[in-house]
Amino acid sequence: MKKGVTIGGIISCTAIFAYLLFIAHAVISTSLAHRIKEREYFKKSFDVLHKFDQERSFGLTRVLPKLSTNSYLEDHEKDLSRDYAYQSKRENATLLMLVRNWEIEGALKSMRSLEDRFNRKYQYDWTFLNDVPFDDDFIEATSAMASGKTFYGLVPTSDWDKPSFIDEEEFESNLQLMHEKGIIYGGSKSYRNMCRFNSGFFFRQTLLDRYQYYFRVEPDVQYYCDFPYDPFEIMRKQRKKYGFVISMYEYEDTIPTLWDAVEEFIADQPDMIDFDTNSYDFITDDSMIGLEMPIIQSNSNYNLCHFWSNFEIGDLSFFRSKEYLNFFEHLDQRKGFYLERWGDAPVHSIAVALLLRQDEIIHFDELGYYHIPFGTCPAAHSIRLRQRCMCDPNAESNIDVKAHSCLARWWKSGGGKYFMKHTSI
Ligand SMILES: Nc1nc2c(ncn2[C@@H]2O[C@H](COP(=O)(O)OP(=O)(O)OP(=O)(O)O)[C@@H](O)[C@H]2O)c(=O)[nH]1
Ligand SMILES: *[C@@H]1O[C@H](CO)[C@@H](O)[C@H](O)[C@H]1NC(C)=O
Ligand SMILES: [Mg+2]
Repeated sequence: MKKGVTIGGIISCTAIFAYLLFIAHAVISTSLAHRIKEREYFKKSFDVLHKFDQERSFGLTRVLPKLSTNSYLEDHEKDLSRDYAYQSKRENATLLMLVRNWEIEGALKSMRSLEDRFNRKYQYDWTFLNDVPFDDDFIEATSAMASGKTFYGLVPTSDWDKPSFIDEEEFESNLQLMHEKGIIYGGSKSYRNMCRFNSGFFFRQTLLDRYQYYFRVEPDVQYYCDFPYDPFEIMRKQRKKYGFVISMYEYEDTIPTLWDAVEEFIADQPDMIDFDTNSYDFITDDSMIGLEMPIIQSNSNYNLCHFWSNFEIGDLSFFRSKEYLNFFEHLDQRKGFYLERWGDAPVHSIAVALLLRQDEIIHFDELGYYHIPFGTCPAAHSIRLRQRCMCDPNAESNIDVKAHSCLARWWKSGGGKYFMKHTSI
């Protein structure tokens, strides 16, 4: 019995010893392996850290510094390529955005939407204009978002500021009045500069000299559908000079004397206007359309219909033409850009309606679009599926055939739906 205990004690002593030995070995070997691994990692990170040293210091003097990255993947493991499919078919055109530095977020949203729906295939240039210099953050982020080249222009003060022929006192008191009346942007000075710039000066900016067509883009807009074609190509092939997607009535309070000025222009320049081919009816007819009368009763012969200019695609040669320059100059002298609050939308619209042939204006009815508070969404179910549209044609914001839209008027009196032209509705 005693012996047994002793033997048992020896066995358990050996087991404990072996166990301790095992632990010691495990600890030593693990820490050794760990140390080897650590050395490997250290070497690797050292290599990575200094891999681009030479390139970087070389690059700094010649090109942009290499941006840092926190990616676990090497560049060759990612698909960073853009879709080059249609590049060679590009037209002579640029996307154009007048924008302020602080609108960067909205600018990027609009860019992302248009790149996704259209431009990534074509990679048209983007031209940005501003009345103050763009800051570095704006330039960096928008250049990265663009698939095409980007250009940044500073608008000269002579193209932006209130001209000296506007009387300061009259200007201030009119602003005050319009502000008190609750007229939208009625009290804003910069809004007036912007509207006059967009009416008479955007096409004179040197950055635009080398293009024939522009596509105006604003911050915070959305393109609901894939573009089924390159709108610039349509413009060239069909000899269009002005394209729109939304048309509606203007607030008359912003343009009380605009039509007077237009009638003077018509009387002064009768040879510039061809009533047989232009769209005069579209902007003057105020009869019933379907069940709708014009939603706003106008005090002049102008029915207040205009193309919404936050989306427009245009031929710059029209705006550079003697006819348009004359038209703008005439309006500018009437001072309404400052003493009232004439918008560039009615100004562009009246100009194209008077000076262009009706068949030079195009309604892009397949391009879904939204700018607060209105949108347009293709009515055909099949189009919405084929072009991956994300919009509801029955949504409250969809203006197409609502009473405050002028689209049905365009169908009747403009270049749109010819079958409606000779009917009484
Ligand atoms: N650089 C610059 N751009 C401006 C200025 N005011 C307006 N814009 C731009 O001109 C365009 C029209 O201005 P918005 O403020 O959008 O005017 P709006 O579309 O009539 O009105 P919202 O309903 O507010 O969008 C936009 O692209 C603006 O970014 C300005 O003072 N400086
Ligand atoms: C594009 O249009 C502009 C303005 O009309 C013109 O000066 C320029 O030569 C054109 N560029 C090309 C490549 O055709
Ligand atoms: Mg806007």
